[in-house]
Amino acid sequence: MIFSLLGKRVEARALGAPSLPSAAADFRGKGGIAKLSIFLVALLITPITAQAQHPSAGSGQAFDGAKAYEYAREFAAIGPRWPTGPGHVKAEDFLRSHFQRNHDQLEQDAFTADTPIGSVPMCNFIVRFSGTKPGAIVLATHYETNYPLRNINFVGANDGASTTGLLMAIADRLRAEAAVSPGKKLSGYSVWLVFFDGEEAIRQWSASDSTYGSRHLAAKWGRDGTLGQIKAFLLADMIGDKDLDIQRDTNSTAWLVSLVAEAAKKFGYQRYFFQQEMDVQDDHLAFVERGVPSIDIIDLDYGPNNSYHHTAQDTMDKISAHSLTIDGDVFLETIRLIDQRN
Ligand code: 1BN
Ligand code: ZN
Repeated sequence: MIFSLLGKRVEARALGAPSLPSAAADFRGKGGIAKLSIFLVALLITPITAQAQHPSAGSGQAFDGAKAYEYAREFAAIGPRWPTGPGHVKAEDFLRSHFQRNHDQLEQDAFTADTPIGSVPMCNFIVRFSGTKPGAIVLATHYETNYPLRNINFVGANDGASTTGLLMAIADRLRAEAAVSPGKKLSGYSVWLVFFDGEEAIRQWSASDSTYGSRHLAAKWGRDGTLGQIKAFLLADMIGDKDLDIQRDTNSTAWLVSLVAEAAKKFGYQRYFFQQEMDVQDDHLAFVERGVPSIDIIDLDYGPNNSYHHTAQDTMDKISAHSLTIDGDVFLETIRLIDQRN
C-alpha cells in the first residue's frame, strides 16, 4: 500500500498478518460448526486469567476512553490551532489552566522557532508525575494544527486533539494513582507527559521545517543531562481513528516495539497493532538520534485512501472513545512492563 502524505509517498509493507484476525476466521470449512461449539464451550470454562485480559488488567481499572474523547472534543472545539493564530493562544491557555487547576507539576517550555515565515513563538508543555524509581518514561503528543491549512477549518480532531485528550486522561489516572500512594509517588519510574508544539511543517515538511518542539526539547535536555534519565520515549500521533490500525515504525526501538506488542496482546488488541511497517519521521526522531529508546505509535491510514488526513474532514465523528480506550490500556500497560524491566 502506498500513502500520499504531505507530498511525500510513504510505502507500507503488509507483515503477513491475516486480514480477518478474529478467532472466528479459524472456524471456516469442514467441521467448522463443531469446532466453533467446542471453542465457545472452552471460552466459557476457561479461567479469565488464561484469556486475553479485558482492560481491567494491570492497574485494576479500565482506561476511560470516553473521558479522553471528551477532552479531545473540548480541545478540538477551540478550532484551528496553527502557530501564530488566535486558536493557538487558546490551546495554550486550555492546557495551562487544566494542569494548573489540577495542581500538577507543569513546566512551560517557551521558545522561538526559526521557520520559513521567520521567528515563531512556540511552547511545549511538560507535566511530571514523580515515581519511586530513579528515571522517567516520557509519553508525548503534539497539540498544534497545521499552518498551511490555516485557511480551511482544520481542527485536527485526530491529528493533535485525540492524543492531547488521551494524555490528559492518562494524567487523570496517574494523578489518582499518586494520590493514594505512599509519599504521593507512582510506584515505578516517573512519568512525564509532553505536549509538543510545532510538529507540523510551516511550509513543506523537511528535517528543518517540522518537529520544532521536539527538536528544541531534545537538544535542551541533551545539554542539561535530562536525556540520561529517560528510560523510554513513547509518542502518540493520530491514534484516535475509529478504524484503528497502528503501523510498526522502522525508526522505533525494537525492544520497545516488542513491549508495546506484548501490552496489546494482553488485552487481545493485536489486530490494531503493527500489521504493516513504515519508515516514519515524527517527533520521536530527535530522541532516537540521541540514543533514547523511542517509539512512534501512529496510525497513518485515516479514512478511505487516507482521505481525512490534513483535510477539513478530520473531525470528531471520525475518532472514537473505543480507539482511545485501546490506546490508554496499551500505554498504561507498557509503562507497567517498562517498570518491571529493570
Ligand atoms: C503526523 C501528523 N505528521 C503530520 N501530522 C507527520 C507525518 C505525516 C509523518 C505523514 C509521516 C507521514
Ligand atoms: Zn498533521
